[in-house]
Amino acid sequence: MLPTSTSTFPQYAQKFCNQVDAALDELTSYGQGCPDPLRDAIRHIVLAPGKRLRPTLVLMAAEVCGECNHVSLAAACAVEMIHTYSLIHDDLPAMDDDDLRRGRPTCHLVFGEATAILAGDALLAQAFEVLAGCGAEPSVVSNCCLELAQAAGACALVGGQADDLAAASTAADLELLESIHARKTGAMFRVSLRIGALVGGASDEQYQRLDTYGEKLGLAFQITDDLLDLSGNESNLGKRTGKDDEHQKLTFPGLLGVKESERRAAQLVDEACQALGPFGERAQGLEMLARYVLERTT
Ligand code: GRG
Repeated sequence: MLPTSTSTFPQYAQKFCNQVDAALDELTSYGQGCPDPLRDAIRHIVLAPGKRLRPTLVLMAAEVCGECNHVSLAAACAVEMIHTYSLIHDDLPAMDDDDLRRGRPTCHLVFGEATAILAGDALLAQAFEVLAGCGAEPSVVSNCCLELAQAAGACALVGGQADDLAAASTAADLELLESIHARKTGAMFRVSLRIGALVGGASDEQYQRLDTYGEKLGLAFQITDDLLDLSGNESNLGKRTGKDDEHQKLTFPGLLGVKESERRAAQLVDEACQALGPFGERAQGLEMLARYVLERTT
């Protein structure tokens, strides 16, 4: 059942999160060959309470185009695995050096740096194993693997992270900031919609519209992330706040001020929702998810 109001949205979204949680639990049980500390390190962060936004986007995109089934669920888990690997590596001392993630002590603090690096490596590889075996037609599988590899690669997630680390303490530059976030955060949002569209059997126009929605939503999400780092609540967020200031990061509120950042995020969410026009009522879930991103406190 589609949500009819923002009050019924959490229940609707919970259905997707529960499916993803159960599938990730099974996928990270691992058989012989996986050492116990590695399995425990992976599960420590994968099964911690994340928002599951990206896999939910995969499932919702598949649903608005066709149906949400075991194929889209596998694709959703693949995206969440890449995202989780990036969080584990981002928390390492060589990167953001964090001690709290998803309400738990970070992976390297509990299991040591070497095991945390290996946990991320294993998730990165497993994402492609899961996607390659998702059961979609071979051409769809191959396109999905290509899209995910590009989104996770040197010109997107990893490149954005590299530039973000290099940009700390550099002069304010909106173009650079938007380019960093389009890659570091935006690419994974965008690919979630693209992969959901591909496994859902989208037409070219549906694919383009979902891609535009993902692009706008990804940037809006990053702006709200910057705002929450400034004034959010650590126990709600399950991660430290004030890190951007501490690391002298280039941020939207730092560059544009809080009010203008809020205005931009709201405008991007409106534009994301406009892109959904032709889907009509079927896209209500995606529209509410976009509104949630704007209002979120977690
Ligand atoms: C190490 C290759 C590599 C990349 C790291 C994930 C990332 C890139 C950096 C994390 C730091 C950060 C604040 C990024 C901005 C947005 C972001 C990805 C936030 C975390 O995503 P959420 O809030 O996390 O959706 P949950 O835990 O809910 O899944």
